[in-house]
Amino acid sequence: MSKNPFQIYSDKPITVDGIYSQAEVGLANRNSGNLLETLALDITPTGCHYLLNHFDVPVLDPKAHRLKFSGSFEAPFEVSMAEIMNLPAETMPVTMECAGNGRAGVSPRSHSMPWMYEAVGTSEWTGTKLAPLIERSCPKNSVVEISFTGADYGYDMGEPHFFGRSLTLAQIKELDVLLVYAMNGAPLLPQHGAPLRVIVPGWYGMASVKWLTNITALTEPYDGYQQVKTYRFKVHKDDLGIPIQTIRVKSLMVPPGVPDWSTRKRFVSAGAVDLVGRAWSGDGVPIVKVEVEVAGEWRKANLLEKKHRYAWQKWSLSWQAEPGEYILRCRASDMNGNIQPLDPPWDQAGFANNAAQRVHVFVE
Ligand SMILES: Nc1nc2c(c(=O)[nH]1)N[C@H]1C(S)=C(S)[C@@H](COP(=O)(O)O)O[C@H]1N2
Ligand SMILES: [Mo]
Repeated sequence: MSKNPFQIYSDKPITVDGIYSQAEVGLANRNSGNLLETLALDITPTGCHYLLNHFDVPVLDPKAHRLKFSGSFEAPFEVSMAEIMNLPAETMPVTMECAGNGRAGVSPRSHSMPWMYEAVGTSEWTGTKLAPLIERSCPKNSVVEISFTGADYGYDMGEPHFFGRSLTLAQIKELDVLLVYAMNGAPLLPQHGAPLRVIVPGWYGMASVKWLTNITALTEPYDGYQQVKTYRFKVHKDDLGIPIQTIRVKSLMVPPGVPDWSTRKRFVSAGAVDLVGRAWSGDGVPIVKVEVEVAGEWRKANLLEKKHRYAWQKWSLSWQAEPGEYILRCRASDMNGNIQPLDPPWDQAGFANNAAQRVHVFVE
């Protein structure tokens, strides 16, 4: 690898006039992304799991923490962390993806996290099933939704609120919702919701409320900011929009070879190259096919069977790389016949962009 193929690329000027957008840099520095090289692993190392925190991380004392079940329950109650940890425990590997993942190319852009591909990861979450606790508190007949409130409070578009989301009773039953206190065998870290969070498997991450303090039975649909004002597919920013729920079919590859620092283009030595990655879809629907495009030809990758309902599947492809310049792409298909598009399916805010990943590679 003596030559520098990246030199011919002028898309990174030596200097750029003007300062960085302070608001965007501030957001990006608070919310780290996964490193795509960890897509080689079944479980994302905890420190590499992406972060999406709207406000500040509340620093909560697990010994004093209480979860309150209130609102229209026949039998409202409160539990301590010790009581929750004494309930039947379950560990579930779940792939979580931010609904904003892939937003970075949307134009014009709305102010939010400029994710490219990295807001996704898989962790082993340990906790207890939510459904039995809801049964125990016995929602009144008039209940239509259950809301989940976090301890984090702040302002968005001038509206002060605690981060909160809701689910219907039917969704709680269907979705294997967990109340989680451990991640990859260790207590939840503060930034991932310690001491207690929700995990809604198969849905985009916004439903998995962190720093959970309150579970409330509601007789009217929940109107919290994060439920009705955002996380909706909209054509114009003032539309009511359609709620974003299940994850769209997607695949990513570990970028092969070595990178150029600024452009992230890749340099690969000619010969056998093992391309590997992961593929997943919403609601635990299995992936049935992954294809990789090399020089205009879509080749079928080896795909491992689903091991855990809500966790991604590994794929790989051996590529005999010949000298040249390539845009590699990968795309997955799920069992329901959904296939990744080649072009981003943009809505107004760039949500749920599952277009095939593109990796620019030079082979020498
Ligand atoms: N209380 C609270 N819960 C939250 C959020 C938040 O800002 N506050 N962000 C949500 C979003 S948008 C995502 S994608 C996931 C991210 O979880 P992670 O940071 O543990 O990866 O948490 C969700 N739960
Ligand atoms: Mo998110």
